[in-house]
Amino acid sequence: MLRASLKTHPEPNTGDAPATIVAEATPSGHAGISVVRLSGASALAIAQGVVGRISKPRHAYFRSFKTSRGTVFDQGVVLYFRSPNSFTGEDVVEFQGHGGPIVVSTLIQTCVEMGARMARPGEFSERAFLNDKMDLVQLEGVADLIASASEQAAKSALGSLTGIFSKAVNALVTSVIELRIYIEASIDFPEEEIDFLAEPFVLERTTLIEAQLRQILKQAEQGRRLQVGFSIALVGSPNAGKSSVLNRFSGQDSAIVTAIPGTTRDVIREQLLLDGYPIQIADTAGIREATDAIEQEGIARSRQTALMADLSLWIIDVTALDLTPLNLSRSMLEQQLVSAEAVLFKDQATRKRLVVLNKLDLLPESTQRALVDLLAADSDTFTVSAKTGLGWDHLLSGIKRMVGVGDDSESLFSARTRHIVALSEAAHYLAQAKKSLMAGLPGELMAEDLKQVQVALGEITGQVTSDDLLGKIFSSFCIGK
Ligand SMILES: Nc1nc2c(ncn2[C@@H]2O[C@H](COP(=O)(O)OP(=O)(O)OP(=O)(O)O)[C@@H](O)[C@H]2O)c(=O)[nH]1
Ligand SMILES: [Mg+2]
Repeated sequence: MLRASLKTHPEPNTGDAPATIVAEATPSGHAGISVVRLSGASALAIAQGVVGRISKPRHAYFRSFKTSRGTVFDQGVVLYFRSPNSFTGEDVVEFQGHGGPIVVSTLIQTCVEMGARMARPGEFSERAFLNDKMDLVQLEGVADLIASASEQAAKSALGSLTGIFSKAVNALVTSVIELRIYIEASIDFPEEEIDFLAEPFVLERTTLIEAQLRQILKQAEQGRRLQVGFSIALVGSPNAGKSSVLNRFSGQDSAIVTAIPGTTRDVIREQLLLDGYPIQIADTAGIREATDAIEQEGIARSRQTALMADLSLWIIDVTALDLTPLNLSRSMLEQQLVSAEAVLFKDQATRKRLVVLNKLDLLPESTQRALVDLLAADSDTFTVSAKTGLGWDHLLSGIKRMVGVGDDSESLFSARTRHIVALSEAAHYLAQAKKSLMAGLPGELMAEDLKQVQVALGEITGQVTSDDLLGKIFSSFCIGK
């Protein structure tokens, strides 16, 4: 119904049937086997030109591969998938030949001589979409699965690929359509309009859709995090233990640690996984009034890194604080932190950050206990020892909470920024619809907002979309996909 613009997606080769396309589906290089894929109306005829007669779909033929001049250049397995039972929905032939660059380029060249053309990046996926084999979310799931950096990320990508995300969005679209139909009907019968819209179930439905939308948005944000991860900057005064914290994160001596303040000059970055979430963590130069030009540059980079990160950990040497029993109160502690922060970050807008009081092991045990008790209810100040690992797990769960990664709920599907944007847009229009409903405004307003909700949701799966968006999505895929 809303697919209006889709089937007109431009095919550069004019004429009726889209061109038959060819590309290597496996990574190029030297390997035991590599797969070359042909898709389109002439796929079978072209394949027969290379390997002789094949006819049975889903049957493994072992054949010699010949050039258009009849020279044998390889032998291997050929598989034919008859339309519509293939990845693209078109006739598809897969050649499994030996994995050498010369063999593969000869095979592709032969197919081109026989009438195929080289596939553009993502073109196989694009055809699968245009032939209704998979929706956009599912195809993005394929790309995410391939790019996954952890088991959890792969699992969530599989969720998108198998349609969990699409189903959730489609169910929501159905509810919105039902509500729209009802509201539109009330507009068509204006004399009864008041009764129609005042029915309690209209507000109930709207509220229910709102809750479902919020839930999907939360899951999508988590799914996106699993794919793209997040960045953490370690910042603070010289000698606070930033490099030691980095080393504890990475489990190795990635950064130089010495007792000399000003050890770290450059930004040192490490990639690691936190419960399957890819994180980029950056150790930075300690911030102070430096006179030496190298250190000044390092400090400028520290501030910049903190500004760009999703989360900053502000590392403080706990032994530098006044923790005499007299001063060991929340307000005194906060006062000390506030003045330290003013020095460190100057007028920089405070971003998402957690305070990490490091070197806990150096405090007398009684002070350690008193401090931990004092901060028990505090969700953004942590006490740790980078040296002994004291308090580490508590800090990790604080980080996860801060970046919106649930401890309990696992991510059901992978998602991308464009999905989050569309879901947020849908939520915006839905809130607007609810507002006009509650204010007793004319049904037309609510109907228009609900339509926008539907359009935004339709963009996710590709029910409503522009050629522009399609081009952008598929061109980010690699060739052969
Ligand atoms: N006892 C103890 N010592 C620590 C701890 N963390 C760091 N240190 C020591 O503190 C000193 C400074 O540690 P670094 O990790 O180099 O500190 P930094 O913040 O990176 O310092 P700069 O790079 O100079 O800004 C070293 O002597 C570390 O061994 C800790 O948790 N406990
Ligand atoms: Mg350092």
